[in-house]
Amino acid sequence: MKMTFRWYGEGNDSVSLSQIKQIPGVEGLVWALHDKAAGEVWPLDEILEVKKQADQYGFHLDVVESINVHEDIKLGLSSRDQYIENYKESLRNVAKIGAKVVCFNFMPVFDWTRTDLFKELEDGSTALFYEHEKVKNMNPDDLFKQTIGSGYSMPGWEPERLDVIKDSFEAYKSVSDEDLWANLEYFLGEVLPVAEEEGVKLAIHPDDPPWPVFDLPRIIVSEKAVERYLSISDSPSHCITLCSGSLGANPQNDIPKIIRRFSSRIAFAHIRNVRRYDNSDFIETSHRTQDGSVPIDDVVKAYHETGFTGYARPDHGRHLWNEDCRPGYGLYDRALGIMYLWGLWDAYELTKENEVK
Ligand code: DNO
Ligand code: MN
Repeated sequence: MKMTFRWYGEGNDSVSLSQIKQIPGVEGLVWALHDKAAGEVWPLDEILEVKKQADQYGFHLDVVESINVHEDIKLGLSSRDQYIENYKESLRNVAKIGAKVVCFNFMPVFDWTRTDLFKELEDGSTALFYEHEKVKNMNPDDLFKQTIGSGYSMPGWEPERLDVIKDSFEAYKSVSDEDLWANLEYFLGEVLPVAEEEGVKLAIHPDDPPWPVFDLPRIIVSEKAVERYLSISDSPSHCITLCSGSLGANPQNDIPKIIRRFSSRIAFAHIRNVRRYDNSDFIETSHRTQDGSVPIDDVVKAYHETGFTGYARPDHGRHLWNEDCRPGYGLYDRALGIMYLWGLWDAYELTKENEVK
């Protein structure tokens, strides 16, 4: 397991590289050109700029998260071909600095959806919260106004995208789950050969939450969906990002089982916990098994058992000790999470060594 930490870039992240450097066992930054809209080519000179910063601290940039997929590709419009060409160019450019894994998602319109970015937990910390009834009864505009009130918006909900969002909603009315699968396959048919040529693994991130929101189709939601996805191609570049928190919001998804089954195709592990409620609400908690509904101890055991050598990151964390940070992306809880993951990993390692003796 190669530990990484997501970093939003100089001037765009409350966490500094010198802070990340002090978290034990972090070797690389999970990075992106965050000012690029989906469909834009990532220019090499801007990529090299990130590399220069990472080099100063000895971090690798093996994992990119995410090169976002343009809405026209997901919708299957004829304009998609140009955006796919641009995607290929970005893949080639990130490969030039040695990128090994490119994470992406195929969620229509939005990335992860929550109703409260700073919901208080019983210990006084705050965390990302999803209230099912609210999403069912609210239109996205109102949810947007509510979350932006905190000064932050969710990824994909940036104020300048709001008009585009309205148009996309209309466009998705005629797109079924099967259409979305077909559009995903078309995209993969084009980009996988380039990824393979460049030695890059394309690792799709599951949908979060793993069910339809605002009547938009969502397809990467379960073990069955992962199975279907992986059967699309045998290419060594055809992989997944296994996000324990995203899939774990649905109690039907047995995360350790999914890991044991697909470990060799998991290029990137997002590890975090969520506490589920019976009404489909969930809140993000500390990584510790006892604090949430996902058995993170068994998740790490599954990775350890299957000899996982891919990249991992702690994904989201709570906001602790009055930290002012991007929702889900503070320093403290993600650092604590990493130490929990290493603690488990090292203990399983020791057990294995003792068994061999
Ligand atoms: C949620 C996070 C997401 C993820 C993107 C990948 O679990 O990991 O923000 O980065 O969905 O494209
Ligand atoms: Mn994730």
